[in-house]
Amino acid sequence: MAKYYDESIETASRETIRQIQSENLIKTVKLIYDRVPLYRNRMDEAGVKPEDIKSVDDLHLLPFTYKQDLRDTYPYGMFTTDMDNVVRLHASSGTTGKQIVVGYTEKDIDMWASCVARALTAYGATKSDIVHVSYGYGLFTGGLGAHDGAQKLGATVIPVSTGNTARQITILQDFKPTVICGTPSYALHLIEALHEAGLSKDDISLKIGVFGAEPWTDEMRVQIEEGLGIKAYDIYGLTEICGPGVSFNCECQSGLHINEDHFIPEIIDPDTGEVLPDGQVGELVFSAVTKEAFPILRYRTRDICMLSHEKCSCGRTLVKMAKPQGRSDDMLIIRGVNVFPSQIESVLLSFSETTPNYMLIVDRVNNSDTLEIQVELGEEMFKSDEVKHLLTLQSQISEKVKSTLGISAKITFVEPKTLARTEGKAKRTIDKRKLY
Ligand code: DLL
Repeated sequence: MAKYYDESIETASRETIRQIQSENLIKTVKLIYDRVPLYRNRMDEAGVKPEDIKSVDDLHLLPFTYKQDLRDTYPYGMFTTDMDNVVRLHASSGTTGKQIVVGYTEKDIDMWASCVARALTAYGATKSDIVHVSYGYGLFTGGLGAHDGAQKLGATVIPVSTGNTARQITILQDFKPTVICGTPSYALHLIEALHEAGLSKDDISLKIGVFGAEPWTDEMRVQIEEGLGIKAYDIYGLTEICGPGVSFNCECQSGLHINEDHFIPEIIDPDTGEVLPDGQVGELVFSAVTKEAFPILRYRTRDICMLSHEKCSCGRTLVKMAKPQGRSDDMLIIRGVNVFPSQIESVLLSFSETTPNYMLIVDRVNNSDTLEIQVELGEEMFKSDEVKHLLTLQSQISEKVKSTLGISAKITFVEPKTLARTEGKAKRTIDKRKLY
């Protein structure tokens, strides 16, 4: 079984990678300066000319690009090729504002598919696998991105998309897929639905899970692996760069290797814009330097993360990013403390009596922030009428939240299956403070 999809790149020396990055960066800066007024104006304002960029070391000279820039140039103002060459559009609305639109040439789609094929190979998938894609198909990049990657690998793709969980279970039983792609929260929903149908992991043939599009913790990974009888791997990406396949787990399941021949990463201090060294947490910034229709330079992802160039035992030399903790725009500031939903998820999942289904409700009462954590109890715990045990559990969770995050929270237990389930990205917070 092939260990790498693109061995010469995935195990290349640092000098080789830097050389490839430099060549592509120089070409892309010229292209963008010539074709996109927004970049030209911004580079002129910063006093940077394309010829100042001589290697990847000069990347920091370039101005940043923001999501707002994509909105301001909506829909095609940042494309670098004529629409005649664009064969596909994707878009993302995000939580606020106008949607952003990105375009791909045929070559761009092929590059993206190879990035996903590299990921699938790292997870141990081959052309003999049957891949059940339950990411949404449409303007969202998850469905078609996973689809094209699996097809590029030569695997059999089942383009299921989201929804109709009962039908998805029938497909899992009858078509016998060995790989499933979807959001981690949907995987949990599938596990519940399997149990409700009187089925278990032994009634399906899955071996590998490809999960991403939202933050998920290692604790959640363990639950998914047990519930579906698989190895669960992380895949990361964003619409503005290419969709899934920007980075991927390897067999070590810790950290994600970035396809850095295409996407050059940096970690910056989000306040000062200063580039931070390996191991420091900051905002992830990407430059996509091999795309024809929609290259992008120094794009501020808002994802909070860190990088590591340490040697990986899988043999890949591609730089690794840590599992993103969340987005700076999802970060809650509760009484001055920065909290990511994923940190609370880790605490909740360290207790066997609760489930990974939770909702954080933040409010402001008498000028002070309050946090309520609603969490579903497991069936067994719910059926037990031992009030004492429930009260003890409540105070244990609350103490652990306090000791790990430094904030107090009200813990509310809710009945199993009462919090809303999503087929796409999970919604974990209600911030009532924003309504004032
Ligand atoms: O979510 C692309 C994607 C589809 C990735 C399927 C993986 C699998 P957007 O809708 O533009 O694109 O959202 C991008 O989602 O900036 C992160 O905040 C978050 N995200 C994506 N993958 C992960 C992950 C797709 N593995 C935004 N872990 C990104 C944590 C993730 N967060």
